[in-house]
Amino acid sequence: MSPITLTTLRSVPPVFQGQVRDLAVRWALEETGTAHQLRLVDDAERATADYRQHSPFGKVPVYEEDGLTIFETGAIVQHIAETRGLLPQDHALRARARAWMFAALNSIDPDVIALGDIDHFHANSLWAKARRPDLVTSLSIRLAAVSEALRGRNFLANEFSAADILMIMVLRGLRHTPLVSPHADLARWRDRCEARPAFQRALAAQMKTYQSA
Ligand SMILES: N[C@@H](CCC(=O)N[C@@H](CS)C(=O)NCC(=O)O)C(=O)O
Repeated sequence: MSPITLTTLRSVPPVFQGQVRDLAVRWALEETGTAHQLRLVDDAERATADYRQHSPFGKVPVYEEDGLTIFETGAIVQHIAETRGLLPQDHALRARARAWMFAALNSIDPDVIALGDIDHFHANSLWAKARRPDLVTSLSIRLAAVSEALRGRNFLANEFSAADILMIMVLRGLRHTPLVSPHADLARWRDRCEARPAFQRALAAQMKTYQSA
């Protein structure tokens, strides 16, 4: 059996270190005690036809395991969750975890990405200044809903699962804003998740990759 290989970026600007999406995969692997090796790619390699056979948009992460190659963080984390036990056994809770996995990627991530794009790349553009307030309002309404869903629960599907991994990964895109902190249940859940030893190991490993690049 060949070792699991996780492909990620060779270098990343400091502001994005700690939120590159390989973090979610590293975290899922750490939670399940799964060893892996890293493969680092630069822009030139991501543009090649060979790379795009495995990652059609030329992005990271890419995950390889026993002849299986998976792109898209959500699909990778779901694969690890299903094969290595990061979803609840209970039928209803398992469905709830899946719903929150999709919610993280479909209902929260698009606005987080849009806000990050404005703040990191277009902060001084007129269109960005006009767009930002509505984006913040719509994100805050979504974050309040996630916080409400966490009331009385330790994790999104009661027990820790892949849903927490994906939602935390998405919300790390808001680290440069104060948007999460006003939501008490959400902020407490975030701190609970990020205090997990497996998260801390995954984060340290990602920072080590980029800080030694
Ligand atoms: N939806 C994709 C997004 C992948 C993505 O945007 N990855 C970023 C790193 S977090 C990337 O490859 N950036 C390099 C670039 O766009 O040039 C996923 O979740 O895997």
